[in-house]
Parts: sequence; structure tokens; C-alpha cells
Amino acid sequence: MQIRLSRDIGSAAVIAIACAFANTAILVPANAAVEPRALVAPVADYKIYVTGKVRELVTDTRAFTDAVKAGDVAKAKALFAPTRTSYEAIEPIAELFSDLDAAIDSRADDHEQAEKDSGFTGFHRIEYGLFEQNSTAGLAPYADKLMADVLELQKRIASLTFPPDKVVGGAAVLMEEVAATKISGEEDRYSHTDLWDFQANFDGSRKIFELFRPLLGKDDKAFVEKVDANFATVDKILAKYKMADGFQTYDKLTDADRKVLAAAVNTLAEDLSTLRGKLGLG
Ligand SMILES: [Cu+2]
Repeated sequence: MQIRLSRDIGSAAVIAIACAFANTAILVPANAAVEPRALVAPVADYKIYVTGKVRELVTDTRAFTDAVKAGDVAKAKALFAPTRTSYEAIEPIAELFSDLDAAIDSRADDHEQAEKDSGFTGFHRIEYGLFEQNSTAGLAPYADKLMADVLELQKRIASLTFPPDKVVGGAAVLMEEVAATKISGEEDRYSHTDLWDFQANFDGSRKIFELFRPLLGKDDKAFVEKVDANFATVDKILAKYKMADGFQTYDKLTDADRKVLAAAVNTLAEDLSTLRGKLGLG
């Protein structure tokens, strides 16, 4: 690990920290409350986590897209939700590869002509064919493109810089997104496998919290306990819907069930949104 003093970007003096580990370089404000050098380890560990998740994603996406191309509707349907979990676990940093995120994970209504739009690709386009049309007809090109995009993501991650403020901020933003929009069941609207995604979103955000929590001061002890308790609450709510091979479908949850979940996730989002400031990542 080496530390290089750097140039000025605008008015803010920054210190570039180059870590010996796989291209991990981070930029942090020189006036950060936490010593810039202290951020190197959690960021490097997080990169290892993401790299592992993407490796899983590549393997699982291959099996999933093979099933789609083989015309095996039942197998492809069964693989849809578990294949997505490794992607959803790294969603806190999706902003760092937003073009691929759009190709891999956008919804029909992100596109002018919705399901009919040729720009609607990725998991949810395939989900539409499998679950809404109960068919793999016409899905082969989408399967090929999804596989290619996932491989491109793997390549991209290898040389990607993970800014600590984006990593820490991303966990909070994702929790907000779950509470505000995903809670409606919009993400997996054809398969209703949303609970798998939620669990992966929580696990991925919790990983970030766990990696950065040693940097919090002693006076943040109550905060850490509160966040731990919030994650435990969310886990407990989700556990109610666990089945032998995953989760019950999201359409089985009543409005009251969804409200309970949304409230817990909102609390978590609010707490996590203060984490960046606490770490001096403004
Ligand atoms: Cu997603």
C-alpha cells in the first residue's frame, strides 16, 4: 500500500491513496474526519466482496441464459430469482456502472414503449417473457446480451475505482429506493420474486455498514447499536416469508405487511444516510 500526495481538484485538496490491491485507488477530501488512510482497508475489502459477487453472477447468469436459450421455461423461471441475488447485493454501487445497470436491470417503464421497446433488455425483459408470456420465444438475443453485459460488468469492476463516499452513500440510497419504490413490487412485477431482491439489497448494504463501522468513533456507539437493531428488524420481517427454497411471492403480502416492511426500511435508510457525514465523507 502506498500513499501519494496529489494535485488539486477544483479547490479541494485531495489525497490519492493507491492500494497495492488490484487497482484500488480512492479519492477522499484531505479534511475528512476519518484519516484517509483508514478508508483503504474497508474499500479494498468491499472490492473483494463485489468481485466475489460478480463471479457468482457470471456463473449463475450462464446457467440462467443457457436454460432460456434451451427453451426450458420451468428451469429458467426457477433460476431467475437466485441468479439475480448477487447482482442485487452489489446494487449500492450501481451508480458507478449506470449504463450497464440500465442494460441489465431496467424496468419496462424506463422505456418509451415499455415491454415493446427494443431498448428494454436484461433480467426484466427476460422475466417478462418467462413469467408473463410463459415462453422463451424470442428471448435468445436478450439472453446473449445479458450474458455479454454481465461479462462486461466483470471486466469493468476489475479496474473500477470505488470512491468511499459513493460506497457508503450508495447503501443509504438503495435503502431509500427499497422503501420508496421497490416496496410496491415494481422491480419483479411479472415474477413477484421481489423478496429475494430485498434480502440481497439488505445483505449488500449491511456488508458496507459492517466494513466501515470500525471507523466510527466511540461516541457513535448508540448509533451503531441502532443500525444493528434496524437490520435485525428487517431480517426478522423477511424471515416470516422464507420458504424451503427461497421466498414466498411478493403478491401474497397484504398492504399492511408491506407497510410494516416499508417503515422498518425507512428507519434504516434514515440512519444510514447519516453514515457518510459521520465518516467525514460529506
Ligand atoms: Cu435491481
